[in-house]
Amino acid sequence: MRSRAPQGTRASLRASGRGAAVVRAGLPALALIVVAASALACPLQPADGEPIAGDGVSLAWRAEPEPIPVGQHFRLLVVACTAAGGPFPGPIAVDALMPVHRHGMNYRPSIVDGGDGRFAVEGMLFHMPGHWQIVFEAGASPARQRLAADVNVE
Ligand SMILES: [Cu+2]
Repeated sequence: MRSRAPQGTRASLRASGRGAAVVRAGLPALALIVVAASALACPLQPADGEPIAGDGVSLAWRAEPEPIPVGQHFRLLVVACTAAGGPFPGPIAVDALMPVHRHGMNYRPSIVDGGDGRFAVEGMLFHMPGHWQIVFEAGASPARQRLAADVNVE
């Protein structure tokens, strides 16, 4: 940041000794404010959606649009955190099925890793109403966690 400051700014900081000290002291405080304002993904917040806790990973998900429409594409927005409270690095896989009917979706969703424990699951589609189970698989084998959420769509 400082290297990008125009020459004129640097010159004026040097010129006024006391003012420069104030500006320098202010920089770390400004950085802290910026970090706080950018809303860290972890720990999970109520606004992140429905929480599911696993062993070593916990996640929250919400659908867009909400409620989930039948026969229309929707996406899931997922925030995943480690047991230590940091962002879960992935990978995440998502599928959905109707356990009673013994079938899944007719579409394979794609995962967009947004970084910082945030994932978007694009291209979900529930082709019939009823009881669906959304299955999240977090992490790589053999430490992969299976987390399921039950959803009723009408
Ligand atoms: Cu079905």
